[in-house]
Amino acid sequence: PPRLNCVAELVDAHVSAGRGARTAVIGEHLGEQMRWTYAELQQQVDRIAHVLRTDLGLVPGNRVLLRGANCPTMAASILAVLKAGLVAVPTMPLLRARELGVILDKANVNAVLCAGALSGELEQVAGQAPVIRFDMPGHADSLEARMAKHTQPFAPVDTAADDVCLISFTSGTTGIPKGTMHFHRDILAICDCFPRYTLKAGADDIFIGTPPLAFTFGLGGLLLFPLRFGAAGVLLEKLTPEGLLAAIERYRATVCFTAPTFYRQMTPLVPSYDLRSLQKCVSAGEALPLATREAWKRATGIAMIDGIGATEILHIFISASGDAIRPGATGKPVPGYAACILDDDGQPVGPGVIGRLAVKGPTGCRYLADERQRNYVLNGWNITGDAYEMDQDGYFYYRSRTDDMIISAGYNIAGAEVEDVLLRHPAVAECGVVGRADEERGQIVEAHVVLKPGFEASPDMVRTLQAFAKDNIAPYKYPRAVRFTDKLPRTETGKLQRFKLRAQ
Ligand code: 3UK
Repeated sequence: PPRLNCVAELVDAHVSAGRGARTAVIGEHLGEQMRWTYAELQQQVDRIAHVLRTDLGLVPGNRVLLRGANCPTMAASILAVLKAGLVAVPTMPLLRARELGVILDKANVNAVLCAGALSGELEQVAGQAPVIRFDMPGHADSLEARMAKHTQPFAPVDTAADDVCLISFTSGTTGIPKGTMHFHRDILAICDCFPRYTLKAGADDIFIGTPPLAFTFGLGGLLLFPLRFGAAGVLLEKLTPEGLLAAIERYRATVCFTAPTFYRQMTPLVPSYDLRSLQKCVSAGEALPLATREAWKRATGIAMIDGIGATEILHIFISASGDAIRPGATGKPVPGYAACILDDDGQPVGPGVIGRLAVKGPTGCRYLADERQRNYVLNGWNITGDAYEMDQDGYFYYRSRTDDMIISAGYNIAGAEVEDVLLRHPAVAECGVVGRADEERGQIVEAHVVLKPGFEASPDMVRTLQAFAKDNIAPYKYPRAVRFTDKLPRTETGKLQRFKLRAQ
């Protein structure tokens, strides 16, 4: 089979081609800015790879769980695992011991690399797997202390293009993590689709954003894409909306990756920052409401690039940029991918009919669990679990998650459409719309609303929002129930957890 180690292409190739002095990753450590050139990144990666192979005695195919906030050492650790022919199992920083235990077990983890600050929860459940901690200054057994003993270059392990290199767990809007396996060639394939053709990234771009490296949205957008193009990625921990805006200004970032909620939170703050460097803003993880897109455009002048991606497919597979953006639509299949919409029997439907989104491309996953593979990958088409609709021109429109379609008195209602309208009301900061069981109608539309500061939850406000909805969409879609709350339940990746709203 063809041989390929993706890290040889993402890091070593730049150094060999004379680009070793260019900036690869930027981070902050103890309040200080840190920058690694491609040559420095290569050296860090090589040292960690030696620790994994020599100190820990791991052999190609072994699995290494990674846990840490976004930072250059976390990035180098992931790359080192891949370069050493091992399999990376990145985990979200907020996971607790019980969830980590499930992943350690499902993924058969052989060793762990973990930020010192996050190691407590892990050590409770790691069992036989050795835990090496990083970011532990002065600690004799830390990753850094071990790295110092290895000064030789590390030759990339001669892996096959279709050797597994990454097991990524979905954050799970349902709460149950699913493991998806990806190959060395997939890592390069995502870099050569969305960022090349839709984003049109180049060597002078500086990528920044919020998604954790443990989420493939962040892994691609903040690390793999910049490296593929010889550009730079900014990796920052625990970003607030103010923090991200300040960092865009400080690092003159050109490309931003984050979720719709985060763009909403940044919008009113934009005038206080110098964002002239910013050129492209990618939104993914959740449906992008038109109201959010328009407000961001007014605040920054930038037309957001919405893109749907999934852990299964590794990154974004439907999107549009520039003149091809059609408001309300996610876009068209990214070059390299095909998409279609299927009815419940698996037959393709035509324009204007809502059905199940199916995608095919260079990166469809192998699930860790065989029964998922049988049910969600049909003839090479991945069923994403989303209800979508296509128009005559081949644009794809998100409607809802397949399981979240609200059926009320015989009408199909997409919660996202009702949310989109409510978000246009000046009193509404955030909202989530779900179906609530109802004897008479089967389900009724129920809105969970977070009000902006200065607005009060009251029966009057309920009536105001209901009237506003009826004025702006077909009246049968209006929320018959409105509940006010301080905060909506979201995953670490910014996705609304509707199952939690329904359970309330
Ligand atoms: C939803 C969207 C509407 C959709 C992801 C970019 O989100 C990512 O991966 P996950 O596995 O979730 C996948 C599901 O999230 N979704 C994502 N983007 C959009 N819905 N519009 C969008 N733009 O339900 C999808 O099936 O957590 C996103 C890149 C890599 C990713 N892993």
